[in-house]
Amino acid sequence: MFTDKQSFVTSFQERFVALNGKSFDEGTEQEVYQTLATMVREQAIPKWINTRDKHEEKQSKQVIYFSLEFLLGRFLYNNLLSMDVLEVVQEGLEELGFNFTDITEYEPEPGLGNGGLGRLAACFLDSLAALSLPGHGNGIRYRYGLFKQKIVDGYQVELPDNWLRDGNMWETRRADRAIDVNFGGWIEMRQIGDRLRVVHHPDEVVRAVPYDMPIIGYKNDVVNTLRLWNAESPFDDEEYMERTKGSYKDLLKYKQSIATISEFLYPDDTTYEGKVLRLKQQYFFVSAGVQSMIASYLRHNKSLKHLGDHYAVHINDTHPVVAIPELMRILMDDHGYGWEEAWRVTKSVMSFTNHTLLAEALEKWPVEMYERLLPRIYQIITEINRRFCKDVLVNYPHLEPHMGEIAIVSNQHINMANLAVVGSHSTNGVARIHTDILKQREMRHLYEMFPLRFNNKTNGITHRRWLLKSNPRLSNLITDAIGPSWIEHPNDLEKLMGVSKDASFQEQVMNVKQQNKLDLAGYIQAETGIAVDPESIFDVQVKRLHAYKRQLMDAMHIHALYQKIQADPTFTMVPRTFIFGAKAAPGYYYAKEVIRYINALAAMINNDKRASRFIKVVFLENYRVSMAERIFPGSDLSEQISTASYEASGTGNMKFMMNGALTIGTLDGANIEIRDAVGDDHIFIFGLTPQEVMNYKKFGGYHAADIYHANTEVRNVVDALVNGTFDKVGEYQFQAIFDSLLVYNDDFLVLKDFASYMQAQRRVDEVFADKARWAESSIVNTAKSGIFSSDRTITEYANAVWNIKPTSVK
Ligand code: GL9
Repeated sequence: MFTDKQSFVTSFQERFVALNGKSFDEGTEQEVYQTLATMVREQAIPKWINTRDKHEEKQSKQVIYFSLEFLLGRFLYNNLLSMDVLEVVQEGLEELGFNFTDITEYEPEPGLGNGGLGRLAACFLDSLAALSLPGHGNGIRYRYGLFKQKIVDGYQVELPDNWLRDGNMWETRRADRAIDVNFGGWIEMRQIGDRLRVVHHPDEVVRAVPYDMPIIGYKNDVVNTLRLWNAESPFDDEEYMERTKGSYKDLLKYKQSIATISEFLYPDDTTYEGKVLRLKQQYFFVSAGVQSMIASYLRHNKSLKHLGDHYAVHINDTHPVVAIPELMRILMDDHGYGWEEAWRVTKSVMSFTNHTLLAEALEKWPVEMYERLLPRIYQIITEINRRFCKDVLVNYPHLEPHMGEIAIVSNQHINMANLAVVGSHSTNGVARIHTDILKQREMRHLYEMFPLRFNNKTNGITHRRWLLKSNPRLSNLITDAIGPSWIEHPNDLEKLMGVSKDASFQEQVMNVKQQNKLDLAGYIQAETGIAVDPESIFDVQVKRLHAYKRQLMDAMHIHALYQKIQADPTFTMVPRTFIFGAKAAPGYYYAKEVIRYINALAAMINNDKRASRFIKVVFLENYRVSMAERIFPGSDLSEQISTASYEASGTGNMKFMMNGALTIGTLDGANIEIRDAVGDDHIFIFGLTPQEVMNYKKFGGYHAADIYHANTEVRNVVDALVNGTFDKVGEYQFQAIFDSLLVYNDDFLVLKDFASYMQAQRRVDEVFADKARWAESSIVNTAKSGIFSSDRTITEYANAVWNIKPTSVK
């Protein structure tokens, strides 16, 4: 145990020798990191055990958050902060001659998620622990996380993310808690005594071995668990060869085929991937998670009747929906419950969040795949469907014409979202507008049948990582101004409203921003070699690359400005640095072309002597959590410009706001709630409303070509995509982007919103030139960001969905 600098230094030296077999002055920085992380984990273990004991002792209800993605980012800094030993360690390492920040860079980053959905899961784990709530994660220990992105000649290139190469210092393998998961085979009904029992003869058994990571609560001694499952063979190697009479080579092939299940994260952003392997991944971690939950419950209880009073399972998007029939299976086949009772228990345990309205992302699995891979689960789904359809015909006969839309099985596919709503007690959307659209459009018939199940839980972000940790300058300034209570009660940030008009506070806030911008400029220089002007507006769009997020519109704005600079030798503007970070799904051609377009603009503009006095364009490769932590604090302007009604919520928007950036955005997702919080004077809203967009989609009436012909600014930018403009920077033209606008009529209404976007950008220029006004808006944004802490979101889930209570472990 270390509590002060001296005890840390002493035990660090001892532990270093014990772990590395040499004295620490021969140590590399990586070994220093590994030793330190090991010490922190060891120090957390008594609290981890204690938390488990206390939850058991007090019989606290627990939630398990089932998610195919956890985009965790690094732990070291946050864990030290939570355990209240950050300063001790920083000073101790310094005394030993190491730089703490350099050491933290050796932590491999668990990037086990694609974007917002996976990062939300990570923020939720952080808030659960901080709020002393009994809540854990359940997921997959992918051998490879989301691909590493390189930009080569403007093109995205994907490389494997071998994050486990040097080991994961935080995890503990729990072979004693391994669980077998069955695939394929056939189902037999067998008379056993006086009961007809279901017997599954699988043709593949996979052993799920849990690796547990501690999730350390902020200064409250709580340590919850993230359990990630690794796929392994259930057989002893020799036993397997004996049994199969196969060769050594066959054995290796078999072991490889099993390991594939936890091999890699699907790098798909929102589009549904109909792969058998993906279905295997889903059932693998869900079955292991449900079985393990039941096993721990039965260690202290006899009957499963009241499971719902002790456990909640949260289903993060449709990926883990198979938890519903899996729990039914276990209750009926393994524990002899009848259908009605099993159904009641299952619904009471399960709750579900929908994260997107994009049709291509709402999972529909071919019946044939389920039948073959999960024969018993398929039978249960069929029965759920039969009873559901009967309910519709008897009690909601007017919905019969919509049966294909609401049934769980139709057109030879299993509709996972429908199964989730029918088999759980709660379905929520992730921002007000998103939930409203779910109720009124996407799921209106199911809403009519189960109105009380639908509710909204607007997303949130952990202010501990996204402000306290990543922006120490602003954090300290806030604490100086209003005291430290905001750290435990983020709504107290509102106290900043009292100083938002205070000239001296405004100046201090702007000084902090300026220093953060200098840091970011240094980082950009180091990463890309591009020198940017720290006095310019740092205009940032960082998120997955997707047509609906409209990075294209941002790029077209840049190109329009460049054309003005070229056309008019007297033109001047408020200088801007346009910063992008975005990964495209490897198979998403259009998205990759937009990346190439942004990089082509960068090459053209950054090398133009006059233009680059006004504009610089930066594409930061391999956008990830640790990079995001560097970007938000140094940003002035947050680009949240999705086509209204398409972005379910967004969470980056909240991170920018909290760090004092102003938003330019559409009335979409949580932008609407940000606008409501800060007021129209402190945000730049533009473009079509969600209703207007939905009307165009439903009734037609939008003709992109009309805008192209009417608006010269638009036409000049669009023409440049294909008229040889980019030849001089060695790029081919951008025919696919051109066609998306004019041949396929601009699905995401880029041209429609372009003029309004340009106008909003000129308002940005005006306000930025007025330092006091910008400063006030920046302060108001931070002041009003408390409601977007995931502590607020998690409190709402805890009270209204999971019914779990804070449990003190002291
Ligand atoms: C998403 C939505 O698109 C976001 O708007 C939302 O903020 C997050 C979290 O609720 O969920 N749904 C979704 O499939 N993704 C989201 O980001 N995609 C990825 O995470 C890749």
